[in-house]
Amino acid sequence: MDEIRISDLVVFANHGVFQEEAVLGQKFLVSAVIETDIRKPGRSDSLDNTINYGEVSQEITRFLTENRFQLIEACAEQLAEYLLLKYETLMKRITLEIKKPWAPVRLPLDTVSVKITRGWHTVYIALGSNMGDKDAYLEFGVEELKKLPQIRIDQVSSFIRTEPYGYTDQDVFLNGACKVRTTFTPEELLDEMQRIELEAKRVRKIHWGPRTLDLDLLFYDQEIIATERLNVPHPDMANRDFVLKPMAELSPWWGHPVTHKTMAQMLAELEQRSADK
Ligand code: A4P
Ligand code: MG
Repeated sequence: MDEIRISDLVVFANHGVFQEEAVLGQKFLVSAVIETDIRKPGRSDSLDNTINYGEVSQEITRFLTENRFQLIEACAEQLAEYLLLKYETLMKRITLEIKKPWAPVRLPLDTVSVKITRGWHTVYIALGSNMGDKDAYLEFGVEELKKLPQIRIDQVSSFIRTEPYGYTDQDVFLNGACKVRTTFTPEELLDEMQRIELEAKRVRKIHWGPRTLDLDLLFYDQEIIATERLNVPHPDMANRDFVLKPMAELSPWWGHPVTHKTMAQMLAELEQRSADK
């Protein structure tokens, strides 16, 4: 990806664990590598199509002088998120390095620094409900996701009625999916999804049922994740039309990172298998 680079911007600010650092302040050097598409501004020669590096430098200076952190880790983390949210369409990723040349370590060193890379991720989330006002639960799920500053909902599929899969002695489901951009890590996103599931159950005062609202993380970019808390891509989707139909509607060309089959292809294969039975 193309890059805009800012090197060693000098900011005088008051971050640090020690009292003297808060009172006296010190020099910080900030470098940013911003990943953004330069093709369009490159051809149009218009500032409207790009990220103004002068403005970004002002924003960095303002953010670091108006806020106070103990750790340069926190400076970098929160500044990266602030900039990604501010330039949400043009800034794909940012690598930020914050150097502290006057770090009070009482030893002769040049600088200490932290360097992080953060960015926007493309994510698909499945929505399901088979209790109460199913439409309202799915809408609630989408609306709650939308409220989070770290999440942008790009597209929501149609909601479709589906027969229960697996344990079949239960009410029909309403299923859908949404395409989302987020700065959350997979675990942070799962935390938010589980909080929303709990709230759906609480707000509607329905007993802990099997699923007033079920939110599953289907894809997180092209990552493959296998931890105690998370399996991504969501397992068994090849056999689930209630996942593949909304996915094929949203992004028929989206590829499964393990099998490399597109959503349209996976759905066609599932429908063929069902017809052959
Ligand atoms: N977990 C692991 N990976 C993920 C992921 N990618 N996304 C863990 C979300 N959670 C993930 O989930 C149980 C645990 O899965 C979580 O603690 C999380 O750490 P849960 O939502 O509490 O329980 P669940 O949904 O009942 O379990 P499970 O096994 O995830 O069930 P599924 O696979 O979600 O299937 N039929 C129709 N027609 N429509 C449906 O929507 N849904 C299911 C549930 C069965 N049949 C259905 C439908
Ligand atoms: Mg689930």
